[in-house]
Amino acid sequence: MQSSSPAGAPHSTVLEENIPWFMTPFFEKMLEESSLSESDRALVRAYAKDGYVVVDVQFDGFDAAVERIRGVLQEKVIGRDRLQDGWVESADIKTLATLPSIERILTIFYRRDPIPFQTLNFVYGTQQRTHSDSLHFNSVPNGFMCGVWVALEDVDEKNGPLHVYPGSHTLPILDCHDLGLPSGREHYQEYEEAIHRYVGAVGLPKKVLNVKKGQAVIWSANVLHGGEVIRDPDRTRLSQVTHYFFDHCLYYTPLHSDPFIGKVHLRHIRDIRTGENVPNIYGGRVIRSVPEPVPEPTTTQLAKKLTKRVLKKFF
Ligand SMILES: O=C(O)CCC(=O)C(=O)O
Ligand SMILES: [Fe+2]
Repeated sequence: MQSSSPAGAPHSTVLEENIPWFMTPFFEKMLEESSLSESDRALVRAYAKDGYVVVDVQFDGFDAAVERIRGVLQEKVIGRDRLQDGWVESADIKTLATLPSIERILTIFYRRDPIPFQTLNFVYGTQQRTHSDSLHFNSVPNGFMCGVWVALEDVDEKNGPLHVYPGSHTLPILDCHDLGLPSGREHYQEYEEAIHRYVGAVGLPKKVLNVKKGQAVIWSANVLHGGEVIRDPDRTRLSQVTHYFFDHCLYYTPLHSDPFIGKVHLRHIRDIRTGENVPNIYGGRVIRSVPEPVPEPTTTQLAKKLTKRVLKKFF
């Protein structure tokens, strides 16, 4: 049942505006009321169900742009490394990061202005273990983030394709503090191990995405994904991922944050479209910095002792 404010003001839309609509229980009703075409409805429905979609991004001059990007990577990337934020120097990388066709889709998916803020270019598959991007990039309100990964050559089971767990975007977001881990890169392996066991136990099937050159995978912030093993070490897997946030949020890095002791690693992002800084907005105000927390003596040992006593009593 809908409610209205005591003053008779319009119905509140706090849920609809602060949770990506495809993640809300109002989604189908909102979709009915929208003026979207049948094909756009089908696309956003697939995104709501699986947490990712595959779309075509070919445009005139795509092949030539790929060849120039290949040249840039040959010059800049050593071994199996990646090129971060190549858009600053390569007009082609910037073009791929700011495609109007992608901007249109992301505006439909999130009902906010999509802000491309980081590019990564890969020559080889990453073989990255299954993870959620929500640990690396999140927003407040949460979930206003996605990745757009473009295949710059055909990808199959030999050159380290992406994998996703369709539907895993609706699982709880697991940050370091949810797993009892301190924040910080040095605990990332423990996070990966926990996610590996978690997704195995949830029982969602893994899907390997053998996408063709010119196709893009759009994944939502919390969908579990990673890079498969490279079976043919001589094969490259030329690709570009652009990470997007959406406007009017606060942006931060959960992996380096511990919000319950006041440690928030804010991200000061730049909009690749304009090159301009994007403000962090929280509670309707611009947030420039978050004060450093004062360290307190740890009580972990005490808490563990108490837990042990309780467990002994009941199990
Ligand atoms: O390219 C890959 O194999 C994975 C990349 C990825 O997970 C990311 O950029 O968020
Ligand atoms: Fe990722």
